[in-house]
Amino acid sequence: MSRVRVPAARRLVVATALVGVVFTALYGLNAAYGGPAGIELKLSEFKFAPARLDVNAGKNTFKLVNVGVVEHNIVFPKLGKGTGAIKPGQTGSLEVTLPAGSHQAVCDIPGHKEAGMVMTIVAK
Ligand SMILES: [Cu+2]
Repeated sequence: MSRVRVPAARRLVVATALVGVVFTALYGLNAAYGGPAGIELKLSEFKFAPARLDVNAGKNTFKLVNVGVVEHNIVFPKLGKGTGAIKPGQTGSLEVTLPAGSHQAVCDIPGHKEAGMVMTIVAK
């Protein structure tokens, strides 16, 4: 009985390890290309990081991380798309279809854009 169980357990360990390696590789690719995990932008006082970004034209998903100490958001004024306020330490998500060209994104909480919270996203 134990002679059967040991190899089965080993096969399970190997299979589990392989699934882990494949999953990690796929997740890394998704993150690098802005897949389901999204393209990460950090929001703080009073800037976006990065302040300039190149993306593929078409549908993009942004992961917004507020690393600051007050609420922030991101809005594409000309596209009429944006998030609600994201609290400090919280994460938001925005899916937006970007036509080829240069797009300005801002934080439209009063005073933030004026303080420099503006970024450029170039879709190619
Ligand atoms: Cu802001």
